[in-house]
Amino acid sequence: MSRPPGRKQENHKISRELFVLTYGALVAQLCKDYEKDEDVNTCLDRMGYGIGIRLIDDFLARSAVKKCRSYSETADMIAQVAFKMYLGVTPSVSCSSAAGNEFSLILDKNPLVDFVEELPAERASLCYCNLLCGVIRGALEMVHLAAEVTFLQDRLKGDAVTEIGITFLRKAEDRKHKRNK
Ligand code: MYR
Repeated sequence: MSRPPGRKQENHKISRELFVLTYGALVAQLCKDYEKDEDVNTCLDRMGYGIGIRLIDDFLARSAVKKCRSYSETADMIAQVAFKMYLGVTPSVSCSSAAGNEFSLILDKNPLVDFVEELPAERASLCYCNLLCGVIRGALEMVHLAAEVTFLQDRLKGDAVTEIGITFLRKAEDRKHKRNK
């Protein structure tokens, strides 16, 4: 029996909505568990790291991408391939350091906050999407790239855009020969 056209897309939308709502429930629970926003942020980052170190295998297998030759290529790949694949959005990328190791991913649209209006006043330091930072950090570590990943701006906090900063911590040459694909 053939499926009506559009059914697959509809199912996809439902599972994305379910994921976003589940993420909201996770953050809400952590806010109940931890008084300090910083502790919630750390917990989300750690959970994301655990996801990232596993997600990388799925990402490399499904995307079949080649090893990147520069930090700039890696940042573009995260934005154009990984974000598109897992979140359905493509952040714009800009390099923000003369040394070429600091990048910003600017998200015009952040599906993780689709059902969030604003942060409660008492949760002003919460990085609601901090899980993403951990995911990126964990995934990068698995391809031998140490990085610091943090939210630099957040629309939920009244900033004009949402911006994730990625700082690669080692020289690009350090990882040569580690992954040859
Ligand atoms: C390489 O040079 O070996 C390939 C580098 C691939 C890095 C991909 C990192 C994926 C990050 C996943 C983020 C998902 C966010 C929703």
